[in-house]
Amino acid sequence: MSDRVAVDARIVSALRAARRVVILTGAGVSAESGVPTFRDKQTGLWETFDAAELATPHAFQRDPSLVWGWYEWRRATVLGAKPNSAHRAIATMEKLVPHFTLITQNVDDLHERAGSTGVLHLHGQLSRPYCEVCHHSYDHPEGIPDLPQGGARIEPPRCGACGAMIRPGVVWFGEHLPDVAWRSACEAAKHCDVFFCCGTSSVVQPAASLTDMAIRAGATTIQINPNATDYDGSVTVAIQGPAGIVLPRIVAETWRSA
Ligand code: BV8
Ligand code: ZN
Repeated sequence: MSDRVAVDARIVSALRAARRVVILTGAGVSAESGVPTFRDKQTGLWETFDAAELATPHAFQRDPSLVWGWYEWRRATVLGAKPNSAHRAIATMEKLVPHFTLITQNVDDLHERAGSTGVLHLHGQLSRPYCEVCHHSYDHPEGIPDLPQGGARIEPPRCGACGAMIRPGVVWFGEHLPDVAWRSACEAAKHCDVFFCCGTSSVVQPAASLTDMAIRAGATTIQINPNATDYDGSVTVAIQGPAGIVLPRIVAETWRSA
């Protein structure tokens, strides 16, 4: 998408008139920071595994050190990464609209590191491990975990209170989303003027259904994704391009005097 292409006027006028703006992000927003998406082929020790297979309670029961090792490898990748221009544009937009809600499926903290506040993490956060039995929450040791190239099996640490295994602070397939975050996300999607779904394949439920809620609410809905999804034909505007290019341009064009 060459940078001379003007931003669709419907987006600029809708954003300038908007009181309530919502953005739903997925792994594609962190792709330009070098964080693999769920679509990307796994590498190293996890080459033979599908991400959705590893992100289940069953996988953790079956092979805890494989799954804990995978999450430590992902955490090391995220700690070594930096927010990109998409994360920064979203943090800027938050300051320019009256009511802004950022909903993410990502378990990384790149939105927060770019300056976003009140981020609704529908699928949890790598930085919030907790005991799988007594739910006592823990912090990871400081620094980037020193892992062998390609990752390794790592025994999950044990809970100091009850001795059970500590698990990653994420929502696995088959597990319910955090209630407060999910309710707030639904409220925001049902009462917004402009809704972006950005960097998501819009496959995983119930997160993907937020776009349906915004469409039903009559919001201006905008998809940003270099590839097609099931929503191409149902959103107001589907922009086929990388978020790191498209979002800064939308902010610049809409609030150029800002
Ligand atoms: C649940 C945390 C209630 C862990 C994740 C209804 C129908 C069918 C199935 C279901 C249904 N309801 C529930 C289900 C089951 C399941 C589900 O949705 N399955 C799918 C596979 C069909 N949902 C659940 O299990 C949910 N829980 O429903 O609980 C319940 C309970 C008991 C019994 C029944 C019901 C929990 C789902 C959450 C799972 N945890 N993550 C971890 O991270 O390890 S999901 C995880 O995968 C991510 O968080 C994210 O949600 C998803 C990956 O999607 P994306 O983020 O979109 O990433 P993806 O790689 O797919 O795509 C990247 C996109 O970016 C691409 O489109 C690409 O083109 C684009 N892109 C690339 N580069 C760029 C870019 N875009 C912009 N710029 C770029 N530069
Ligand atoms: Zn415990």
